[in-house]
Amino acid sequence: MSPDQGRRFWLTRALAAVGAAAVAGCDQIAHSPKALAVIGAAEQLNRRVQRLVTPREALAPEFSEAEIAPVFRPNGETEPSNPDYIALLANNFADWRLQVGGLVERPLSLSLTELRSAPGRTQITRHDCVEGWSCIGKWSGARLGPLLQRAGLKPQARYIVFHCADEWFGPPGRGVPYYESIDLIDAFHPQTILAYDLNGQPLPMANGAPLRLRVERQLGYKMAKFVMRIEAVESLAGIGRGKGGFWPDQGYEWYAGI
Ligand SMILES: Nc1nc2c(c(=O)[nH]1)N[C@H]1C(S)=C(S)[C@@H](COP(=O)(O)O)O[C@H]1N2
Ligand SMILES: [Mo]
Repeated sequence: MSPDQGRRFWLTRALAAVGAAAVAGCDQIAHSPKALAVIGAAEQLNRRVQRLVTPREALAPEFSEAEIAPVFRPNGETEPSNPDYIALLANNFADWRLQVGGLVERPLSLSLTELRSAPGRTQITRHDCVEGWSCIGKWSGARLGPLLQRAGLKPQARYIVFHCADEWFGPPGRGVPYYESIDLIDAFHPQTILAYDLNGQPLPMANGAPLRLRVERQLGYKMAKFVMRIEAVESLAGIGRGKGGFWPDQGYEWYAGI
């Protein structure tokens, strides 16, 4: 072996040894609870920092089947008392249609069967309620973006409003209707869907049957349940008290980013 070859030989051996040590190091970290805790904390901090700087288009985290909660906790209205809703429910929503209107070129009226054959998405996500609880569920639904493209948004359209079947603080017809709204960035986000299934089964009434919004980068109150009608608008001023949603009208943030 020439001196040059010798140096190369030892250099290769040395590099291999460093590599092995690094692998052993990883293994040790993986077996040390303390090291894992440090990494866990760093990851949590990372997520918090990331949240501040993540672009609006970024995807919300998705989870595994094993992480799905056995029961998805219902919250808010769970049983609308509106007679029209009760009649639709009695017929298993066979007569229900989602109306898509407002500032669109071609208003749509879609049955559940039509929505099920529209471009869709399934996602396992964590729902965070402003009241301090979270729940992981698997949602399947029609992607809102392609539906809006089908309807053809007029250039003035800036927000999408979701009108729901339930009313608060009073009997049907005399209460305050639940509604919500999002901007076009969220409307065309790939995880924004109109969900008809929860955990592979038709959406239970308590969770918003027959259709509820999933807008995964925001808090739970944005995820309108019992959606009857979608409206594209230029301004939120004329709807409810003008703040863009039932809870925003009561003082909550309109953009409830998480
Ligand atoms: N129409 C309607 N949508 C609604 C509500 C409601 O009361 N009515 N509650 C909101 C709140 S505060 C939360 S946390 C979620 C609860 O969804 P869940 O019942 O599937 O848990 O729905 C949101 N969407
Ligand atoms: Mo909530």
